Amino acid sequence: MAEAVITRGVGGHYTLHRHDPPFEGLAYLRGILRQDDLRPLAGDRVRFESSHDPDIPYVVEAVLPRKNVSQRPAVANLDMLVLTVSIVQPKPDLFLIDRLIVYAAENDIIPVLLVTKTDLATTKNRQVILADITANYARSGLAMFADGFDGDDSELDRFMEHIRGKTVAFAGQSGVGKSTKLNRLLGDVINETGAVSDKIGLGRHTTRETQLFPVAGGGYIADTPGFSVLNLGDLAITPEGLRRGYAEFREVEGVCRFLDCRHDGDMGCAVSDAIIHPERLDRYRKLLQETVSGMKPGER
Ligand SMILES: Nc1nc2c(ncn2[C@@H]2O[C@H](COP(=O)(O)OP(=O)(O)OP(=O)(O)O)[C@@H](O)[C@H]2O)c(=O)[nH]1
Ligand SMILES: [Zn+2]
Repeated sequence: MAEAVITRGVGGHYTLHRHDPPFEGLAYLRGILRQDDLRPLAGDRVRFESSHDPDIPYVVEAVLPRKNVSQRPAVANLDMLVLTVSIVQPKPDLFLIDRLIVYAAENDIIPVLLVTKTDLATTKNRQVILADITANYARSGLAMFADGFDGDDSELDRFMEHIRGKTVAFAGQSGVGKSTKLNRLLGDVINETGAVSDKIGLGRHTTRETQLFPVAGGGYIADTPGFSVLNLGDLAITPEGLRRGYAEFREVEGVCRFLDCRHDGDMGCAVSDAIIHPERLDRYRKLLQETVSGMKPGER
């Protein structure tokens, strides 16, 4: 049976897409699937067959197991989360970036940092802010891109190369330019793939399903950004989950006196400014409080 990815679901009809060999078609769900609790989402990988119905020529026979599922935007099997942060207006919320990195690590998603509005600061200011962000995440393994309204597309080209082949969504605080960037990138995607531009629907203020746009050469971009706020307690992230979100800590694994050390500055902890940026360590310790206070008393 053939496999494809759901790129859109509206009123029980699903658009299926596959890059290789190229395929796109409309499908409905086999009745037995509709009785399940599972609601297929954009990003779901499915098995399908011909339906012999000329209007809706395919039928989804099975939804394959998900590697993850996100709520806002509602999408399954995300590979990458683009943590969008503007250089000014609003100023970078590195707490949110840290939280999103933890969320990504917990869900087997690769985080990528995209700095926007580089045109809005003076050269000096831009250098200072970019250097600060870079220093904060230098040892985190985070890939970083910076772009603004300056007529130079080289950084966005580099970004597109980085995300090609992946299923990607944008995240970040309000006003950082997520929709602007999506419009820009999906505009290119739509031109490349020859899709109809009025399908895009960005800027509409109605609640609607997330749609994935195929990227030429492989991968998908979700048209709906999300994750503008995130509370680790609400997500039931444990102190252990939090720790896993910091690539920096791997360097001291087994070095702290206690194997399950929470790196909160107790005796025998090997974490220092030498392995993690001091401000990021400071924020980590505050987030640790957030995860601990989200736990039931017996688990703390
Ligand atoms: N100068 C400049 N302005 C930008 C840039 N990117 C976005 N903007 C502007 O910033 C404002 C906010 O951009 P949006 O794309 O709506 O931001 P958003 O992150 O989608 O915001 P929410 O929808 O509130 O989550 C708009 O007025 C954009 O024109 C940039 O690189 N440079
Ligand atoms: Zn430690």
